[in-house]
This record gives sequence, structure tokens and C-alpha cells, in this order.
Amino acid sequence: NTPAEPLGLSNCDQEPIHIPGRIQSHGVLLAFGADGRLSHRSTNAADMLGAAAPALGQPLGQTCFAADPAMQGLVQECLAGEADGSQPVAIEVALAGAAFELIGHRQGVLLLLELERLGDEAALLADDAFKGHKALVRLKRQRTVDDLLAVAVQEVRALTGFDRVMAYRFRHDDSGDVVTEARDPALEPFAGRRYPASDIPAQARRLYLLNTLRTIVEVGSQAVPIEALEEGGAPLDLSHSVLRAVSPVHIEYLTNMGVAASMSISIVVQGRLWGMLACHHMRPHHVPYRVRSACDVLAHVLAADVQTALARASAARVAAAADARAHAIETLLHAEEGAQALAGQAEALTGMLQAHGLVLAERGRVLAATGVAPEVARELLPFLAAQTPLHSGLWHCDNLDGMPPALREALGPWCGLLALRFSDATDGWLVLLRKEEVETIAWGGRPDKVYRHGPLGPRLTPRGSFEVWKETVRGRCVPWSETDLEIARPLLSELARASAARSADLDRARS
Ligand code: BLA
Repeated sequence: NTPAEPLGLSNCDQEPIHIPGRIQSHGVLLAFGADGRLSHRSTNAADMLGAAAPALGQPLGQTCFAADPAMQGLVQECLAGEADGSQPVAIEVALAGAAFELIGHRQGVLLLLELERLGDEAALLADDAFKGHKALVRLKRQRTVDDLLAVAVQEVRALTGFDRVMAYRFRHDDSGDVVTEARDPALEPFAGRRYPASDIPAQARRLYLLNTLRTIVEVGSQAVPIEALEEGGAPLDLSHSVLRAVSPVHIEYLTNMGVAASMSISIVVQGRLWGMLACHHMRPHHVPYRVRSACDVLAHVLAADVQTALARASAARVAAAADARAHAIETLLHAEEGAQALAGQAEALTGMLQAHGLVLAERGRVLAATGVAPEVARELLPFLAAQTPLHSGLWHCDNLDGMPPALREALGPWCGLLALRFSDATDGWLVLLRKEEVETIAWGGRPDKVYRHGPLGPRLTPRGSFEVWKETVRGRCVPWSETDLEIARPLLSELARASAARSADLDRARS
């Protein structure tokens, strides 16, 4: 499944990043086959392990991994685990006179063993269990999504020592926002920036759901090839490897930003990649597996707490909207000129639906319009009637591609409509309007710094990313969410009821 074209910016979602055939150079990878013999090894094995490095074809039972009870135990535990790579086991070992972390997992019939050299990370390892616990306790005290993310970036930075730790939150279209960060004050701020979905291609997102933490220890280092006992066999699946070499496209992106080491941890909410904790270091940086595992646990707890906080926030929004709705309907029922009374509620109505403009019309007359001239608003009505056949209902769109160009032009910045037809008898419409998404972003995040770039050009820089994001949302508003619709539906039905009640009152008054 290698793409026919050379890999570049247009087809980077085709790159099979789980089978790169290479690992990062700070560790050694060994794979044993179903027959118990060494089937693959990284070509740096002898350099790093000396005499302890097994030869291709050597049976596991004759390697150092069978000689030591702790390593033997790890092997047994891996072999007893799931074959999908999801249950890694790790211990600290001494080999060739040096300290390593040995991380094992099963991948199909293969047993993968990876060794990462432990150097002078003593400061990171000191009290790591204690620090990890403290981080979880702090996290547990937060109630809102923003507070949770703010604490998470601080704690991950304290645990790992990265120069910058960002909380990256994905949006409806898989673009993402840097919501908050903890960083070395000497670095420029990234908080508030927005990136397009294409900065993290689909296959990488799929992989990051399976394997929730990855690290690049030295962006500039040369990846090490993996040699196999059997030439021409299937490439080794490194989906769950901790040493997997990273896509060259992404390496170029990090290099352009001056980043020398990175780590990112998935925040998975309800089976979806909801966000990431993304870390940068301006020099090479090795965070021991033990500390990375603590961060992974933290991200799991964070994800569960985020899910709770999201549900709480959505419920609070719906409840606040219900109060505002009750007030608006009350006003409508008791006012002399009902629809005009409702116009007085324009701010409450746009607020509850996160809209920025509104049109209220009955019997072909525009009773109120905010953000759009009444004559333009009137032209909207036949268009809407054509979208919603002649019965009460709800209709929405996040772009105006289907609209006659002249009308679209006249609407100016408006790109999205949520139309509630609350009365057939009086041709009653409440229409909420949203602006083009680019108009509503906080521009504080706009990247100003000009970065140098590599062979693939300026696309792979923060500014290049931002330009691409702007292109992808041209003519579009933020789509109406499930919570928006949950708020709009009862608004529609209560407007319909209030309108019918008023008509009945008027009829009675007339007769
Ligand atoms: C992977 N892209 C990633 C990752 C991040 C980003 C966090 C995960 C890998 C890691 O931990 O470093 C994106 N990183 C960002 C963003 C910020 C950041 C947006 O720090 C913002 C501050 N990347 C591109 C383009 C392509 C691309 C245009 O920008 C392709 C055309 C590819 N990104 C790409 C690939 C991976 C990736 C292939 C997977 C890397 C891997 O795991 O092998």
C-alpha cells in the first residue's frame, strides 16, 4: 500500500506511517517470531548492546532476555497478553554495563522488545510516582474543560521538563485550537492558534487512537533501519512501538519551527480523538518511559474528566436557554404587539443559539432584523419557504452554496442560517444568522513570526497552516451543533404554540 506518487504535501495521508521500516536512534528494537527466533532487529543493536545483542535467527531462550528472571517475567507477561499490542510491559534493566528501560509488547505472532538507554534523566525520575499522584489530585479538583486543560499542561510540563506543553482541542471539522499552554517564557506564545485538519493526517489520527503516546527524542537524528531474517517479508508493524521512526513530512514541520524534540498524548473522549497534549523542546529531550506512562495515565484521567465537564457545560447551556426561552415566550404572550415584543428579546435569542444576527418575520413583513437590512431580510423569506415545504419546521445550513448568488452577495458576512418556521397560518419565521467562521476567530492567535522552511516549502510552518485553515472555511460558519438544535427545537414548538394562542385571542377579539 505504498503510494504511487512520491510523498509530498498533497498525499501525506497515504503514507503508511505504522510501517516505516526504521526506528529512532536512541533505542534498539528486537522482534521474535512465532518460532521463538529473532526475526527483526534494528541495525544499531550491536552498537548499543554489545555482546548482549542477539543475532538474527537466534532463539529467544539463548539470549540475555532468558537469562535474567525479571526479563524472563516480562517476556512471559507479554506473551500472555493481547496480540494487538495494547498491553505493553516495561522494566528497568542493566545490559552491556548501561541502564535501559525494556518495553515489550505482542503484535500478532511477534514479540517486540524495545530498549531505551537511560542517561542523565535522574531529575525527571526522582519522585516520579509522587509527582504523578499529585498531578492527578490537582486534576481531579477542576470542574471546567478549560481548567482541566490548564492544569494538565502545567503538570505534564512539571513531569517531563518540556519547554512547551500545549493543550490542543479538535473542532467539528478536525481543525484544532491551542487552548492553553505552559511554556518557557522565552518562547513566543502559541495559545489561541488554530490549525487545519490536514496538519495531522487521517492515518495518524487513527494510529493515535490505538497508541495514545508518541515521542520524538531528537528530530534531527538519522533513523535506524530494521533488518529482517527473511528478506522480502511483510514490513514490521510498529503501531505500538515506542521507537517508531516519524514521518519525514512531520519532521520537516518540526524542524521549520525549530523544535528538536516532541511528545504528544491523545485525549480520547467517547472513542474519538478529542484533543492532544502536544509538547515541544528546543533541544533533544529523552523522557523515560516510566514518566511517559505517568503522562499517559494522566491523559486518560483527563479524558474522563473532560467528558464529564462537557456534559455538564452542555446541560448548563440548555438550562440557561430554557430560562431565556420561557422569558421570551412570556413576553410574547403578554405584549400588545407580540412579534415586536419578541424583537426586544433579540439579544437573548441570538445569545442562546450562539448566533450574531436575527430576522423575525410574519405575514411577509419583517418585524425585526439585527445585523441585516430589512429589505435584504425580506428577500430571504421566499428562499426559506422553498427550503422548508409548507409546514412548520426547522431548517439550517452552514454555507450558502445553494442560494442565488445575488441574495448571497446581499447577505454580506452571513454564511449560516437556522430557520424556525413557527406558523403556517401567519407565515411566521425566526431566522438566526451566523457569520463566516474566519470573522469570528480570535485573531490573537494569528502567527506573525516568519520561519525558515525546508524542501516542501512554507506550507509546513504555523503561518502556512493558518492560511490553509482560512481557505478550508471560506464561506462557512461554525455548523449548528447538536446542543444548538436541542435548544432550537423547544424554542420552535413554544413559538408555534404562543403564535397559535395569540391568533386565537385575536380571532376572539374580532368576533
Ligand atoms: C503528526 N502533527 C503531527 C503531530 C502533531 C502535529 C502534534 C503528532 C506527532 C507529534 O507528537 O509531534 C501537528 N504539532 C502539530 C501542530 C502543532 C504542533 C498543528 O505542535 C501546533 C503548534 N503535517 C503537516 C502537513 C502534513 C503533516 C501539512 O503540517 C502532511 C501534508 C503530516 N503530521 C503529519 C504526519 C504526522 C503528523 C504524517 C504523523 C507523524 C508520525 O506519527 O509519524
